[in-house]
Amino acid sequence: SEQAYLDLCRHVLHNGKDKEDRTGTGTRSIFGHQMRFDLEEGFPLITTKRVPFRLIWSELLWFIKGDTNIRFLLEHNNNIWNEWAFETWVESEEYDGPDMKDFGLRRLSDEAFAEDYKIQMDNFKRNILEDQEFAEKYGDLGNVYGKQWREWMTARGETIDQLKDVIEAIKHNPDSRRHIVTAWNPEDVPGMALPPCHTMFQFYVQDGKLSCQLYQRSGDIFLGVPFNIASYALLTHLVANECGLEPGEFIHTFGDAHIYHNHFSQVEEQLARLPKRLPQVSLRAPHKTIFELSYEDVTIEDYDPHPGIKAPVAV
Ligand code: THF
Repeated sequence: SEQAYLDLCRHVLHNGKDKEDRTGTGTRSIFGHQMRFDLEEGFPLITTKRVPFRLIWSELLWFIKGDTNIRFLLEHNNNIWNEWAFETWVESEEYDGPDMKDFGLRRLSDEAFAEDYKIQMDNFKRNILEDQEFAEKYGDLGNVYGKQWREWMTARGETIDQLKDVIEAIKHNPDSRRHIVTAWNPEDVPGMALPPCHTMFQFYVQDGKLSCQLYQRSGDIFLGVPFNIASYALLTHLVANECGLEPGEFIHTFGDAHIYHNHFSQVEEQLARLPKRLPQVSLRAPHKTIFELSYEDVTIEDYDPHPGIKAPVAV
């Protein structure tokens, strides 16, 4: 069930400590926490608010393909990474529109600015989709997840396909304690639009079941964490399917787990709801390898959540 998630929300709200953060929004946080989800009980897509599964799947597919350009996401009508590419664009020499400094905060408090922002963001999205050259220059987020998972650059100028290697290792040496993929590349961190929040994950095989544990250095409990849980649960399903295993547990370990101050009332609203039965994930092409999957191959079934709850994302 999603109880571990609701417990985390309640715990941070009541026992967390307030502190300032990079985005200027302010958070209430704890340091160090772990949640466990038994994937045999159902797929852990939160039911106490609607979580858009299609955005989670298209983002995961983007990672799996090794893509780091938001163009793929926009082609799938997925807007969750726009702000981080937009920031690079509006700070570039070529941008000559109205000043967009601190747009993440200003769009929340200044209505006239919010309108300007929307015009600039819509232009930006159109250019990414329609202009290949512009997309290559401003749609790329740097060496983020997809790059590190599939094409980690070594000092010798070679590349390491961590995802492919870990799948081969699970198949041929399931008992290994080295089934690790890391996105945290210290050499690349300064050049990333946003250093990875989910920094590394490890697989574990026992009794024909594949489990996965994620270490997340920083978790936005209301907006990001429901995405992160579902994303890694789905990855575990996909890798298990490919390795001829059943999905076991997803274990979610945190560094700084926080609720933004402007998400408090939304969290209260969500905590007042009763969880429903978890949905099921369905793989339409179970014979395909993970690298051959396309967007249509994965769907969610029997998902009957409470209504969505809106909240602003901190940039
Ligand atoms: N930055 C912050 N502040 N929080 C995050 O969760 C986060 N991410 C990614 C990168 N930086 C982050 C981006 N992931 C939403 C969900 C996930 C995101 C970003 C935004 C979001 O706004 N979700 C809405 C629906 C949005 C929509 O329908 O377009 C929601 O209600 O769930 C964590 O990896």
